[in-house]
Amino acid sequence: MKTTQLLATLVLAFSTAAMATMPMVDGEVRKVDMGSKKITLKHGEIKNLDMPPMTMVFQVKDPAMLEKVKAGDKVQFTVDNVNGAMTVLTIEPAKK
Ligand SMILES: [Cu+2]
Repeated sequence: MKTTQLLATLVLAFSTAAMATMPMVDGEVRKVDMGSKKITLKHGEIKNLDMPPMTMVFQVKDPAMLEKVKAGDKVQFTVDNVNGAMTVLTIEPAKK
């Protein structure tokens, strides 16, 4: 049915847009673990996950991201729940 197809297309378009506009989160790197491909971040509020500030371990979308940062770095990152795992999607040095 055409209406259903249109709705499905709209939902897809909106969720793609939501991903692209994932809010930037302020953080500070506490530990980079290349071996297990994880990063420990002290982070500010994560609005898209409804999470208050805390220090916690995240997975990363791409292990190469871990080569760009080190413990002590102030960063801005985006994160989402990917199949139940809090996963950092992007990370970059905080703008001064
Ligand atoms: Cu957290």
